[in-house]
Amino acid sequence: MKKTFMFVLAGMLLLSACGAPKSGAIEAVDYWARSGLKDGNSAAYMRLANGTVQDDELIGASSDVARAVEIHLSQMSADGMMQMIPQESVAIASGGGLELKPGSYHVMIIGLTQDLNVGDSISLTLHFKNHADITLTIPVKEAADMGGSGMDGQNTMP
Ligand SMILES: [Cu+2]
Repeated sequence: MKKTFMFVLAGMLLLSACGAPKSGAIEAVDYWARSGLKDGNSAAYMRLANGTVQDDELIGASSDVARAVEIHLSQMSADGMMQMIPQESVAIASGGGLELKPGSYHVMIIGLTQDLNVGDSISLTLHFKNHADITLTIPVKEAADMGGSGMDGQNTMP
């Protein structure tokens, strides 16, 4: 009797370990980067989901195709101009997410060391306060194809 109970208990523990609803990681999906020219800028967009039990923060990013990479927030200033404000960190609550998209948060890729053409892919590493770095291979796309904010069609303003 006691033996059976122990067996059932062990089985339940196994189940709960395997059936955990959370991934235990921060995951990125739907990532893409804007096309751009050497010495120009680009930007990367994605959705991040925090499947860990800990609140976290995106604190930066790096890439070998640019001289600098920053986290920016685009927003409308009081005089109606779109401006980009560098962010030291952006919170991603446990169980929550963060959307990086045109006209909002984005990974600003500054000073491209090569052309980024549609169909290329770049390596981008995300840095978090708590979670380990995440390195993504990000496809380059035409911003106009993605329903971006480009009202002027110049694609210069992430
Ligand atoms: Cu920017």
